[in-house]
Amino acid sequence: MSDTTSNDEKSLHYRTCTLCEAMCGIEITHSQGKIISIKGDKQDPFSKGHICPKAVALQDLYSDKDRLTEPLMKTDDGWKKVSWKVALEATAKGFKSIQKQHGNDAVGVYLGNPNVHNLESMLFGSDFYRSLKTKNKFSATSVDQLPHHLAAMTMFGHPLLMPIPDIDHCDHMLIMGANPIVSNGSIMSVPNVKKRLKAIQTRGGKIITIDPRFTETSKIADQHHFITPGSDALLVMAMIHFLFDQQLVDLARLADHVENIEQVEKMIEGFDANTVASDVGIKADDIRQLVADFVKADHAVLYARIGVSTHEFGSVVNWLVNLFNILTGCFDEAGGLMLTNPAIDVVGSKVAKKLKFARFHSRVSKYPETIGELPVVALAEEILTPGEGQIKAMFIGAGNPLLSTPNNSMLEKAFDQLDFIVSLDFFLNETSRKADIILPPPSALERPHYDLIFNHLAVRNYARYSKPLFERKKGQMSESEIYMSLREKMANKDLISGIKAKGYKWVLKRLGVKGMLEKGLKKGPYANTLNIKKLSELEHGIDLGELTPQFPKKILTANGKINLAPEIYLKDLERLKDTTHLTSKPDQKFKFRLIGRRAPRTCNSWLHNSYRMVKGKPACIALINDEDAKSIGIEDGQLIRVTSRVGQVEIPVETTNEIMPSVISIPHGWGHGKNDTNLSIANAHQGVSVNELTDEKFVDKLTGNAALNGVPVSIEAV
Ligand SMILES: Nc1nc2c(c(=O)[nH]1)N[C@H]1C(S)=C(S)[C@@H](COP(=O)(O)OP(=O)(O)OC[C@H]3O[C@@H](n4cnc5c(=O)[nH]c(N)nc54)[C@H](O)[C@@H]3O)O[C@H]1N2
Ligand SMILES: Nc1nc2c(c(=O)[nH]1)N[C@H]1C(S)=C(S)[C@@H](COP(=O)(O)OP(=O)(O)OC[C@H]3O[C@@H](n4cnc5c(=O)[nH]c(N)nc54)[C@H](O)[C@@H]3O)O[C@H]1N2
Ligand code: SF4
Ligand SMILES: [Mo]
Repeated sequence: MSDTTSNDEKSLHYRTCTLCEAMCGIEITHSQGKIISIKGDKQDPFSKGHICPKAVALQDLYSDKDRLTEPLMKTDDGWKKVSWKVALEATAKGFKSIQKQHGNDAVGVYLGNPNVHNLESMLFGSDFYRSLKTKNKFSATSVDQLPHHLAAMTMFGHPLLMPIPDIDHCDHMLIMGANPIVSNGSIMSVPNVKKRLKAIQTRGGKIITIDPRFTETSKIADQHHFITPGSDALLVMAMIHFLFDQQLVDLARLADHVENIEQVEKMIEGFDANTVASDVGIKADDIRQLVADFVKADHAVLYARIGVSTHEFGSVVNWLVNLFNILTGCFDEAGGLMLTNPAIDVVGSKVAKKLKFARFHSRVSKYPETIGELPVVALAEEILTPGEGQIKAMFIGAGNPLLSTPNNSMLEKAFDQLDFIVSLDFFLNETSRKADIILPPPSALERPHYDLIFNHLAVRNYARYSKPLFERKKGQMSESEIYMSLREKMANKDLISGIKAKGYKWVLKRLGVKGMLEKGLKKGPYANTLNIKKLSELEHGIDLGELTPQFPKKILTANGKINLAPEIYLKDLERLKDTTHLTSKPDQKFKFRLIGRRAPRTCNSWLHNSYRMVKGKPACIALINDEDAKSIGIEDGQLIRVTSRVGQVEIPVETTNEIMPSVISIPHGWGHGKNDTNLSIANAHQGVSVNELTDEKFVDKLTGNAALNGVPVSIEAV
């Protein structure tokens, strides 16, 4: 691989960290195939030397003895190493024979989060998945940001037109259901978020958090409000109500580019601050003050993330959040919610007429499709329910759904019933150990990188290409080769649209990763100054400037207008009006509401085999309010039993006044060892999986996106 930096002496390698959305530049000192240190890349114009404690995990992942480098096949005598040829042929043969017998939909797919951080699977994975011709495609999207895509698609015309807070220019940031100080930002790629948040305050601005927990971000904020889990839609409705009531609506420059404002004015009836206050748990005066302060600021932005996209009204909230920013003139303006202009624009400029919501539905519970996939809460029932279209086999690419999606036990039962499972993963984890074949891709340091998606979501326009640091082990296939080879074996037709099959190796050689990037750059907005050769030479990346207004150019709806009130949301408001089932009115059995939490050294389910990421105080701890603890008779540090409709876990508790009464917070991604994986360190730090408690029936009814927050549970001392 000529692209690789020399392995011989102590040398420096610069690349992007791929462990979260922040895209920090890192400097790796290495010698003879070993990493000596990982530091922030001070010359990176975007991250300027910032890294978080996780960056060093890249070293641990690379040198992890448990990391698989050769394909495994399950036999009666346990796992057996096999050649790539044997593994890939068996994979294709397995899927083909199941599809021949039971139809195309009998093969299901789950794509996990790391796919988005992996250039090769972004470029070459989709052709393989398409070749399976199955409706049963699932991904982490529906336990994460699906409501954001739906709002982008229905309001602006494309699911990837998700607006980003212009954090560097705002002087008022209202944050709902996000904890960027720990998560390092999401749908907001923002290296060194702490510094950027503090800069808001230095400019004389304010940060306000709205969260059932007084989070690490709340601690640096100027103001914090507890909110009843799951009630954010009511809050934003009341905020919009106040805008109309006080004639504060100001569409500014966008006035001629929006439609259906009359519907908005009509729909807010009955959702005033006085009416919603008790359900939301925020005083009516405080709700009104939130709006008054917002409109008073020169550059304000309302930013909401996973704490609200993964709840019962996740879709409605994401729409309302966009709407609130638009109605206050804080959309597509400096310091507001903005669209990016990345070097490789995967959205393009074509009106996305074909993109419709709910083109088909899931077989059992009739969940709608969104952008070609079904919500993952439907996966278990689609495997367990007999009939035509029942899933008999699964392909898992970079995911651990047995830990990361609702009702783990039900999904495990379902997986145990499958005829054939293939996992593309370099660890034998809770999900991949169920597989018949494991195809291990190279580690992050053995492949090239460019952030196709996160550059769309970044707070500055920026581009960086990373070369592979290490050569792959002899014989190890790249993720491009794995996908292309599988694609070829599944159906020997076009490999990539427009290129006739001459074998996948020919295609990769001719075009390959760099060729694909070059094509993208040529079509992009900086084509005059940037090509792949230049980008590869800029080893610290290149700053392409601050976010700039993109409307009306980027509205891709059929009539060129922003739809302020898409029909699907208006219909869903009936559900919102019916507050009897709202989480603020818990039933007698399940008096608590479960919410999620992230810790600085975790990355969903898969960094726990790095000792540095798990050492010290255990992270898999429940948090409950001091008063609740007192009234149930629970002491700090004690083991508690948490029960939901679908499951039960026992977990140590920390009592605190930093969480709202009647709320319990448990982090996700833990629960290793339960299935006896080979993850030696993770098994010793197993914790429990919160998704034993989350409920596959507790969803955002509009999309089927999982409601991971606000889950009704009960608590007792063990
Ligand atoms: N209760 C609750 N559940 C949650 C969440 C929550 O907040 N609360 N968060 C949800 C969210 S936002 C997400 S994104 C999901 C994440 O959940 P998943 O989509 O299941 O992803 P991970 O847990 O990150 O598992 C990633 C797997 O990919 C493998 N992997 C890592 N890099 C690569 C690679 O480059 N190639 C391949 N082939 N494999 C790789 C790892 O070894 C690991 O096994 O979890 C969701 N689950
Ligand atoms: N360290 C670390 N960083 C990560 C990850 C990780 O696992 N570990 N995962 C990455 C991934 S895949 C993602 S998607 C991002 C997510 O990034 P964030 O969206 O910042 O995720 P969280 O830190 O879970 O913050 C969600 C917040 O929502 C709050 N919340 C829960 N329910 C409600 C509610 O009903 N209303 C309101 N207003 N708030 C609520 C929770 O208390 C929590 O503070 O993080 C990424 N970064
Ligand atoms: S913030 Fe994210 S991108 Fe930056 S070093 Fe940490 S894990 Fe890597
Ligand atoms: Mo995520």
